[in-house]
Amino acid sequence: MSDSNPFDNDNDLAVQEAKPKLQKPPLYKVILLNDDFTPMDFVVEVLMDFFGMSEELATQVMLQIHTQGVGVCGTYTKDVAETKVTIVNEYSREHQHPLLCSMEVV
Ligand code: TYC
Repeated sequence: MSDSNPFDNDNDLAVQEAKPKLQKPPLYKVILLNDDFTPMDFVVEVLMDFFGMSEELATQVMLQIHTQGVGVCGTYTKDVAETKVTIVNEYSREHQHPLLCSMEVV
């Protein structure tokens, strides 16, 4: 075999092992969808209580969802995003609102 083959290690060639590469965990956007029935105040409350927004930012995001159809509440690891989606959807149903929360990989 020729000396240029890195697997031909029988003549004292140093072979560097590949370092295992750790992948960063994927992130997920938690999103709220617009609908015609959920009161604006309720959406603002959800954005403040479950996503830590100020009233001013929550109002801006709610209006963006109202006009554009969808908006991002935050970006989280999979477990955290799934928990937020479940909690928000349960909370909305408890209050008889059709507000829909979902997630998408970034
Ligand atoms: N479109 C709703 C209304 O006019 C308000 C609304 C905003 C609903 C954002 C859902 O994610 C939403 N009452």
